[in-house]
Amino acid sequence: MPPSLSPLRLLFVSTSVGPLGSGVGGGVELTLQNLAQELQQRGHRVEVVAPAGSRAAGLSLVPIDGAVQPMAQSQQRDAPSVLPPNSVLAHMWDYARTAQHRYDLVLNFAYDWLPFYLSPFFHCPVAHLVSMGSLSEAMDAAIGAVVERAPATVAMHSRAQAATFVWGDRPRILGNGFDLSQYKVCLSPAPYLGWVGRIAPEKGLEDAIAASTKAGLPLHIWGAMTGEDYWHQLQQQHPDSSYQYQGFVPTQQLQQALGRCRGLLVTPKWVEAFGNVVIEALACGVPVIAYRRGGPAELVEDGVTGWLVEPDSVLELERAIARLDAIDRLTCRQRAEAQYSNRAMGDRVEAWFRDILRSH
Ligand code: HBI
Repeated sequence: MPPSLSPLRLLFVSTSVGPLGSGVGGGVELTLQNLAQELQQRGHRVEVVAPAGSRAAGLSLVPIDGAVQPMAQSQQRDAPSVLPPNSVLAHMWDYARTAQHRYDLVLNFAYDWLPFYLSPFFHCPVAHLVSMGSLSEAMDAAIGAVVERAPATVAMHSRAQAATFVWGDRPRILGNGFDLSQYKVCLSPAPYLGWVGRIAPEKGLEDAIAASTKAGLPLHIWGAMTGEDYWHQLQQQHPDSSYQYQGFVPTQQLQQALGRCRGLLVTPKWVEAFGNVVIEALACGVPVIAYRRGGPAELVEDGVTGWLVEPDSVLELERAIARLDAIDRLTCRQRAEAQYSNRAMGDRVEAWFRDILRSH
């Protein structure tokens, strides 16, 4: 446990793509909520500035009106940074400017140009938790300028995510934190495999279907259906396979069904910044078979909490499925608790804040 940090007054400025609780903000919504609650429990005061309509249990919210930002991952690499008229992002940061004298530190969760550009204009230290890998020249430049001027203030979730930027060895790597009390360990699995994620090409569901078919095990699939035509393509390619789409379900329901899987297959075609589903599976005692690519490759301990396999190799996935019984399910839960509980993340974030305040 690091030496205690005197209670801080913290302002969290949320992602700009949608209200907290809407799901549009993806993993950042969960990260912000868990971190705010954990730091409050440690005696810090946290206020959250977020788009109007946000819901955040137990947090003091400042709702801000305005138009949301277009999703950064749908832009081209050479896309200019844009601000829509009546931008909620601009209004959130104008609030932060006027209120900054009441805080010891401002923490930015948005993957947008403005908060990075504004950092040196604030007298209160501004820290950034970057949620994705490199997506555009404009964002690389905006983040890079802050890494250059105030390197202690930029943090990311995994080394693989940081490595997508040219200055990838500079940011602090924080992992992530989860409320593990919401996940129950299941030690007697059912005879099926699991796959969790948006149904979209970059998630590589076709490989998981091919491998589970060869292994002779049904595949249960959970996640948001964001690619109808991709799904129909899969059904045409694998008419005779046994896989079932189980829908996009809330955490409580997901962890109940996921926990019964023999193992989780993680088959990303792109560099996942972290891989929340890996931790959710381990928290339920489910071993994880993942491509040696991106964030998930840092989360699975080969031979201990699952198997890491050659990326895009269906044959390797199949071989790993045959070795799932060699993994101890209780160890999977214990490793998740050791590194990815809200408490473990809270320790890492407090140490980060202490370094920022010391160097500010
Ligand atoms: N796009 N422009 C923009 N700004 C964000 O804050 C943002 C985003 N896309 C996705 C996103 N945040 C979150 O879903 C992350 O969890 C990935």
